[in-house]
Amino acid sequence: ISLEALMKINYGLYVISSKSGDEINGLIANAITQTSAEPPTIAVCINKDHLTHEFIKDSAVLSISILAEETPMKFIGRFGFRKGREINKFEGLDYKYGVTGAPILLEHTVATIECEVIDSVVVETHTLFISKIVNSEMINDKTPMTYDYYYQVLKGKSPKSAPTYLNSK
Ligand code: FMN
Repeated sequence: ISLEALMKINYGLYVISSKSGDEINGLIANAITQTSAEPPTIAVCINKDHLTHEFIKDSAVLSISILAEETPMKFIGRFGFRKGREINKFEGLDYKYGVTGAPILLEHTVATIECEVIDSVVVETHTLFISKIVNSEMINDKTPMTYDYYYQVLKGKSPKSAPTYLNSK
């Protein structure tokens, strides 16, 4: 298998958030895709070990913040490398609660989507949460971040738990 070939698949970069009772958490994900238009659905691929996975299973709701290209690496590090079991990632940040009750992160965000999970498929290490879109909003007209920009321009990396993890050289 050529991992280089797989890296030619285009993605964006997102914060996926969810809740469990009064607790909230979120993580960076690239592995999301719209799966139907009417009704609008979206599939989100989350590692089974992540706290966010536990929260999505508990509440069956999630939100998506589509990150802007100008998102700082420090911010991506907080949501994409730190664990919600160790820190409160939302502390001091700009967010709101949406119609599902899930938090929606507003910083560095060009648009938001809120979902209710309607189905899930376990794929080896990850769960694909297939979700109905219940609300979405434009925040601004900034350029959305792409995975390619994150890799090529920001020289970013992915942790082992990302579905598109590459053994870093
Ligand atoms: N984790 C996933 O489960 N799915 C993804 O699609 C995914 N993509 C990532 C892409 C990038 C660029 C980065 C930096 C991380 C990605 N991750 C992905 C990993 C999680 O964001 C990371 O493990 C996070 O710390 C998990 O947080 P939690 O344990 O608080 O839920």
